[in-house]
Amino acid sequence: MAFNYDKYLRVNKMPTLWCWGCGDGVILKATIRAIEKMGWDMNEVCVVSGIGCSGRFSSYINCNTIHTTHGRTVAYATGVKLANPHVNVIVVAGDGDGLAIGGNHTIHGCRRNINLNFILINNFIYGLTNSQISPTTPQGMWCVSAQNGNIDPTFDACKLAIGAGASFVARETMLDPKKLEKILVKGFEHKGFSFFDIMSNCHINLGRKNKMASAMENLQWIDSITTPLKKWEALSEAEQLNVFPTGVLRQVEQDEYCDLYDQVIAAAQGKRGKITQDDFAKKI
Ligand SMILES: Cc1ncc(C[n+]2csc(CCOP(=O)(O)OP(=O)(O)O)c2C)c(N)n1
Repeated sequence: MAFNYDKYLRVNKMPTLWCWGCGDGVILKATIRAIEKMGWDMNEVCVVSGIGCSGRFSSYINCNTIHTTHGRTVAYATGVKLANPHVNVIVVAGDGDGLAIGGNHTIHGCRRNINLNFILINNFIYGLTNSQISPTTPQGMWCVSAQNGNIDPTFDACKLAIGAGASFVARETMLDPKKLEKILVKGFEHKGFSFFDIMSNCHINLGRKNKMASAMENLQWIDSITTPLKKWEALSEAEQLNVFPTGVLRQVEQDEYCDLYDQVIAAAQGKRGKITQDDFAKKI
């Protein structure tokens, strides 16, 4: 039977504002299909997005949505999740949103290991505002805010998430929507902070100034800078510098923040003693 997208979309908002060939639509589709696989009731799903092209995600998906301020998605989502731990919360942010202005919130979402699903739509640029450099823009690329070429070193979003303590970290591209859907399901199933670095194209505001003016050329470039983890591990250190591994890069069981917060509530209600260092295996 054909997949019923209408059930998951605000069809009255169509067509989207995204450019022709933009990966954001592919990621929206994969997310919807992953939600269906999870069997989640859309009344119990909340999508929190920031500002930017990626921010439009919350306009098109038909569930509880918050289209919030640039860089503050994780702060809002943390509030939603703490108040409604049974709700499945998906955060969607651009690389500018999630790693630059909101980098601080992203770090602490990972550190707390709160059960959120964080989708970073990494198109290597500030898309909506016409091509300012973001933390993932490759060195040497042309942008309106670096017209003689970007000299800022590129940020590896997954390394940041792993270092900050996210218990599920994965990278995929929008080149293979089926693979993307599968990895989203894996992360959605995981209890804890699930961080997805999803590489996507912005041929309009990144590509056309950097010799990949069509969506296909931009996608070919993404294909050339990514490889599955197993193949990446077999590369020399020098080769690894220029290629991002894809797949699940980290998955561990760790204390989840809402569960810990329940203990704070129980202590405040006198149902248990105060929380002490003895409650934790790791003391420092
Ligand atoms: C607090 C704040 N700062 C700046 C802006 C202007 N602004 C809107 S979208 C945007 C860039 C978005 O880039 P990114 O987060 O990478 O998302 P994309 O558009 O590429 O999906 C900026 C700087 C804003 N709306 N609010």
